[in-house]
Amino acid sequence: MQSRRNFLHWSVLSLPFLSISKAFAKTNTIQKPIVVSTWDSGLPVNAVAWKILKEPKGRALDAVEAGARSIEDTINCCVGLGGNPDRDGKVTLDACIMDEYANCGAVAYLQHIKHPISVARKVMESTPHVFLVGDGALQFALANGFTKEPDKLSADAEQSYKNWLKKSEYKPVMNIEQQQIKGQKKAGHGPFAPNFLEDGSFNHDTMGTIALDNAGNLSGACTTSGMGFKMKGRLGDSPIIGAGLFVDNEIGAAVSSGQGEEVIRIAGTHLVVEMMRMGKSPEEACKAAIERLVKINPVKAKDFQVGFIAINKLGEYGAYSINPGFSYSVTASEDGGKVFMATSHYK
Ligand code: SD4
Repeated sequence: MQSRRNFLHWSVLSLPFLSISKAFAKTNTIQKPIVVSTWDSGLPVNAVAWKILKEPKGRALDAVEAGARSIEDTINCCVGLGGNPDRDGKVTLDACIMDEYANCGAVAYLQHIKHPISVARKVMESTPHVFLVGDGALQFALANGFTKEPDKLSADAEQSYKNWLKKSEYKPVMNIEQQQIKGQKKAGHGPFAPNFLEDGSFNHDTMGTIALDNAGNLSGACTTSGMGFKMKGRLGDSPIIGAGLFVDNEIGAAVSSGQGEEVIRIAGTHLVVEMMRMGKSPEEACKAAIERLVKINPVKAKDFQVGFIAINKLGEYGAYSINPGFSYSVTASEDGGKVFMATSHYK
C-alpha cells in the first residue's frame, strides 16, 4: 500500500491531465481538506465530517462515514430508519462506502439497522465480499454487534405512507422547484428538515458525501432509504459502486442523487470520474454524465431529477443536474461551509 501511496503522491504533483482551475493554477495549491455533500441538508453532515478532516491525520474515510451516520440518526424522508417505506410499508436501507485504495463495501435492502453505512464499512473491512443484501446483510450486521431496531415507521413516514396509500401510485416527485410551482410546502431542504410533502409524495434526498483529506486521499459514502413507495426488493443506484458512488484516488470522486434507475443505466459516478480522468473539471464531468442521460432519454428526462457532485485530487469541486433544484454543500474551512445550486441542463 505504501508504494501505491507514493505513486499517488507523485502523480498528483504531476497532474497535467487534470484541468486545473485558474485559481488553483496560479497558486499551485491543493484545496484540502475538503468535503462535499449532496443537498443543503449536507451542510451539517459536512460539519461532522470536518471535525475529523481538520485533524492533521484525519482520514477521509472516517470523515465520510461519520457524516453519513449523523444523517442516518435524523428523521429525513430518504435516509435512515426514519425514511419513507416501500409500498409494503417497510423501510429498507441502501448504503455504500469506498476508500483511497479502491476498497469498497455495500449493503442493500437492509432493514432494522440504524447505520447501514457502518455495516457497509464492516463488509468492506472484514469480509471477502463487497456487497451484502437483505437478510444476509441483516444477519451480518447483528453478528457484528449492530442492534436490531424495532419495525416502526417514524411519525412523518407513517403519515406519508397513509397519504400515499390513498392512491398507491408510484410517482417520484422532482425536487424543490417543481414542488414550489405546485404550491406545495417547500420540501425539507433545511438542515435535517423532514422531507415529506403534504400529499404524501416525497423528495429526493439521498446523502452522498465525498472528501479529500490532509494526506491527499479521497473517500466517499452514500446512504439512503431509496425512493419512497418503491416495489419490494427494489434497489436504486445509491449502494452500487460506480453508479451511486465512485472513488479513484488518482483522479477524483463522485456521488449521485436522484432517480437511481437512470443513474445505473449509465454507471453514472464511474462515468463522472472517467470524464475527470480525461481532463474535464468536476463540473464539466458531471455535466457530461448528465448530458449522456438526457441524450438517452430526451423526452422523459424533463420529468425526473438526477444530480452529480464531484471533486478531484486538487480539491476542485462541481455539480450538475438534469433539472433545477439540486443543491450541494461544500466545506473547506472552519467557516461552516456553503450551499450552492448546481447548474442544470434544463433551466
Ligand atoms: C434511489 N438515488 O434510491 C436514490 C434516491 C435518491 O434522493 O437519490 N434520493 O434511487
